[in-house]
Amino acid sequence: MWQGLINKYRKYLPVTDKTPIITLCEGNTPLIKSVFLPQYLGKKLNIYFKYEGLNPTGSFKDRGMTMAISKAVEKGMKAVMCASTGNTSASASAYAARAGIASFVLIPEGKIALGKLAQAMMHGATVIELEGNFDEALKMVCAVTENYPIELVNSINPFRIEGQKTASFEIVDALGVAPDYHSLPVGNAGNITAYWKGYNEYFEISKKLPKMIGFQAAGSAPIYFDKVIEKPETVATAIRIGNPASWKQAVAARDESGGFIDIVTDEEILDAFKLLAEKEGVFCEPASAASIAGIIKRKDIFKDGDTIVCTLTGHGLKDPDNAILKSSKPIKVKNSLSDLIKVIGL
Ligand code: AN7
Repeated sequence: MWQGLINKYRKYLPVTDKTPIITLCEGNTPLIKSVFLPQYLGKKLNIYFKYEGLNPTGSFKDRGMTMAISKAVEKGMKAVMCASTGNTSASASAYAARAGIASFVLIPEGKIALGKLAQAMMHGATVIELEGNFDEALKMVCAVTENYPIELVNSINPFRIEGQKTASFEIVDALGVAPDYHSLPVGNAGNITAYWKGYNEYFEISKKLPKMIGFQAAGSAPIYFDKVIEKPETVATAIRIGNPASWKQAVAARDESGGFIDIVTDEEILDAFKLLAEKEGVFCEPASAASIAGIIKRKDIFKDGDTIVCTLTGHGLKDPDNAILKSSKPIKVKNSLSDLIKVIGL
């Protein structure tokens, strides 16, 4: 029986017999082979989606949170806090609920997707909307947690990275080897850091390292432009971040792996978001689709036979507003069989 990623990868994680394991059975997410993209890109590629939207709260954050909350409880902490563009808050509040401790989440006013807000509220977090963006919220959370007995559970908490690195282990376990390329969206840059750490720690098994290729939204691309973005903007609110906490580590992952960090426009992100749902049957949130928009944009670098894994970081149901905006409206029909047949086009 699957009992969560700490149980599975215990020997690679900083836990002991004394660590209380707070788990919702996260991890063990599917690696789904793409049927449409190779043909669309006109190359014989093996493209896989690491569908992290199937974690318990619908995003990859659960991997880091099972570790961060377990370690917070081990330390005797009674409350946790995070700044969040949405998914971290959803995950922190769920794992805090599971552990029976309090959670405080600081979100940028008006800029988080509806599903994520609903989650934090449902799990009983104290949800606080800051008149400011994510970067400003993270600064505030650091100031609070440095001075009060509340554990910080953003990805600057090293246990978050430890948990998240297990996604690389699962990919190597599934493929038997590391892929040639690993593509993922970059926001606060914790995940690219974690994947790179995971691939390196699993080198004894994989005997190979992928090139890490990260994609930022064009309006929120501090690493790409090599400067802090004071007012980041993008439709992909999850990655609306102008001053990533793990900036240096992301640059190291990029350079050590021989990869790159590029930008994709909001239009490219939304097109990939829709394409994935319509042509692959996989519904992810807009930020996640940056990893797909990116490989479409950079298709010329890939050669026949290459294996590319794209992390789909969050579930599409997180952001119903953008899904509805990007789709045609339901067709209204009278309660009449002949009208219905006409609408179907028969
Ligand atoms: C779906 O929840 O930063 O580069 O506060 O939710 O590790 O930050 C979310 C980030 C990609 C970027 N995809 O990952 C938060 C938060 C989704 C995300 C990212 C996020 P990092």
